[in-house]
Amino acid sequence: MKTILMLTFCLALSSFGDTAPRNYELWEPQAAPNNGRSKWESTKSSKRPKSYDHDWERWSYPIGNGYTGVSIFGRTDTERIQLTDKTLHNRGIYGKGGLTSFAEVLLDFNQQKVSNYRRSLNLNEAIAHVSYMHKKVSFKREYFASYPDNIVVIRLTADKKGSLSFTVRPEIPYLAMKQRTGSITAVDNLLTLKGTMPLFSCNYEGQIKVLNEGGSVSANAKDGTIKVSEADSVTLLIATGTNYRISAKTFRNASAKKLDPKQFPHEQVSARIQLAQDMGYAALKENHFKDYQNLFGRVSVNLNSKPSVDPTHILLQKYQKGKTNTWLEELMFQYGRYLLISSSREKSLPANLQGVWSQDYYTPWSGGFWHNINVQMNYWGSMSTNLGECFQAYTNFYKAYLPIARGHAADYVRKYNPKQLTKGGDNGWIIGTGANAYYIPSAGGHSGPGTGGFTAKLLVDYYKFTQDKKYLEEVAYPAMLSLSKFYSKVLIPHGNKLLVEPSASPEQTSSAEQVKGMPGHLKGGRNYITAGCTFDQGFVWESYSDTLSLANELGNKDPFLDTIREQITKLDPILVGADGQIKEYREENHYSDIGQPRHRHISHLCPLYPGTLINSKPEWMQAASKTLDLRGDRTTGWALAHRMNSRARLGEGDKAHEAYKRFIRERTATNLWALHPPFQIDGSLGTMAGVAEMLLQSHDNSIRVLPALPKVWKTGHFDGLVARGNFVVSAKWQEGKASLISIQSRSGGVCRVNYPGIAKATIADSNGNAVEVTREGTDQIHFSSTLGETYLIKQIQQ
Ligand code: FUC
Repeated sequence: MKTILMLTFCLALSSFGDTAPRNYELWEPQAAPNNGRSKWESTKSSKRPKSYDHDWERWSYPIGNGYTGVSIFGRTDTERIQLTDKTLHNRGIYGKGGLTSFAEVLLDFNQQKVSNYRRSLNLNEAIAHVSYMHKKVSFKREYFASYPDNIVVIRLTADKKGSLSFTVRPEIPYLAMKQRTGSITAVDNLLTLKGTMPLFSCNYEGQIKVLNEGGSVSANAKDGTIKVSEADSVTLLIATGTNYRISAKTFRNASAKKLDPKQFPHEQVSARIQLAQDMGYAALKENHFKDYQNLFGRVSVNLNSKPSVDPTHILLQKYQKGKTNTWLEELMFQYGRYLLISSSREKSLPANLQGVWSQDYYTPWSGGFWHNINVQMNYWGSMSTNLGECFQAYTNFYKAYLPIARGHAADYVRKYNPKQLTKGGDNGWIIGTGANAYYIPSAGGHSGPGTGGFTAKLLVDYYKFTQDKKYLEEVAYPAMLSLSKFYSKVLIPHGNKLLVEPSASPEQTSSAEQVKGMPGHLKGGRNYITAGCTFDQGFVWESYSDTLSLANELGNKDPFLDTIREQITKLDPILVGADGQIKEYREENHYSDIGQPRHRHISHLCPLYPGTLINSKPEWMQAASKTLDLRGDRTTGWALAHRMNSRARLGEGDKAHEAYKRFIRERTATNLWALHPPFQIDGSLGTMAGVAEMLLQSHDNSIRVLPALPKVWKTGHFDGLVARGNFVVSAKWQEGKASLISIQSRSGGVCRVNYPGIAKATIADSNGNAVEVTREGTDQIHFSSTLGETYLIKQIQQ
């Protein structure tokens, strides 16, 4: 099996260089420590909720299939396997719902003195492994979470028959907190955990099937455990489910009416377990591998690194002590892709703030979908790293919440600009910051309504990358037209300008002293609320501009487009201040006249990344660079990721790398999870996007190859990254110079490529025939591509 799997991986790597596949894994010579949820009730802050668990956060290994997240400790005394189901929420930290741990599955082995211990998380296969010797017997475990079969599989083997004896002892966590009911039953070889979260009428069920080969199993009905005695090997099948339905009703209804209390997940959970049992371990593994590899195997990034033999925490420690290492940088890029595939699939909810992993009672910031940067950042790299399918989870979420977002838009217009309200008609849609699986907020408060444009950028980009016309017609364009309608109704005339009002630069805080005499006011004594923050103006501009460009593609002539054409000229979104900075607020003169100078959010640079407006003028790009210098890199996990992507957009490869370096040094746990802190997935996924953005860009109608290559990535190659227009790009470079670029056209159309000196290069199709190109100066060419054809660009002279 292994040989076949590795061969498939090898073949999946395309043209350049690597003949042998690179094996990316995290590994440790020790199990994860487990001191338990040691700090219950220690703090009430949303950053460190009540059940903070250092060992879980820093040492456990995550696997997941989008629906269910599993954290593995790999222990030999008592193994701890913690399960999360994205749909299981309690009241949460803000009382509006929040992710909470689903279950703990403990395996009592009582094997204290072991040797040759190794645990690993293999990213090529998405399988976690544990192996060790105990009393001269070699034990092995494999863990994976299959998306196609929606099942978690754990396989335990030993090299001597009859050596596996342990007790499977599940726990329903946080029962004592009285927000859930629950009981465990053990019958034959099946453990069932079930109960209700009364707040949302959420019924949940988890099943664990214990399949032994050799030996025996016996259920202890009284304490809800199953004992395995002297088995040769054991397969554990685990499935979780709830009666959650993603729908407007779930978001809209009062708490107890969100879900149907009469619906139980019992049948679907049982069916999944039965199917998995019928399939058997080998078929499950193959299904999982094929599904995973189809996504993961599409991209390789080789930074000319030497694979490390160090355990991951040592590898990280060395990097943290000052020795950068491109192997770790590559590994973390692929880990980002792994984490996205594991936490966001077509039919699952999107990746939340922690992806799909939470051992918490109250997950930090409710484990929600935070729309003032975090959830968008989760998907920034989904398209460029060839994982467009993972974004579909967000599209489905968007479709489900759209009716609520429409309601919010109407209420917003009614509240802030009632004259513009179209009664009973279309007022567009808007979403605010703190959404979760049960709740969709309106915009406002510490983040202005730019949150809508921030979100919509993802929908536009999905189309631009995939060129999926159906998506354009049915999702992206209607979304943009409607969002623009909303914006058109909330812009307030200020002289000859149109400004968003009220407007707030997300979460920036000011002192009363700072804003004395300013036109805005402080809300809650902290957030400065005013008119026309760059964040809001910028996203109105981006949304208008995207709407016009999509309308153009469709040849759509909606009369409302004229309103957009007229209003876009009055937005005046980018202003440069006295210190040469991009202003965050219109009324600021010098940098940080208003707001904290080192604030983590750089919302006024959103029109640089993920937006495009700042990119259009060199003087604005210079001002953006200055702003980043002033803001500095002393910041949190995801905030470094935003800086990294912004530097990449500016073509500042070394500075982008500085941000990445700092992220790895200061905001990365030993299991390579991103730390804000606490653990949030956004930093991992945001820096993954950052690596791709340094190697390939396509935001300005041109494929820019190696646009922000840092000096330390002197030589290397990448295969399979994606550019807008649906081009799959590979490139090879030496001493900082591209020697070979390959472009596969997946949708046909004009292909424009930008690289220093490219005009003199030779370009051939897959048959070696020269391709006719149009040269635009020395550094840019374009040609008409044929769907399915691959083009090779060689002899690039700089
Ligand atoms: C935003 C950030 C916080 C945190 C939270 C989940 O509100 O400002 O730092 O990441 O999201």
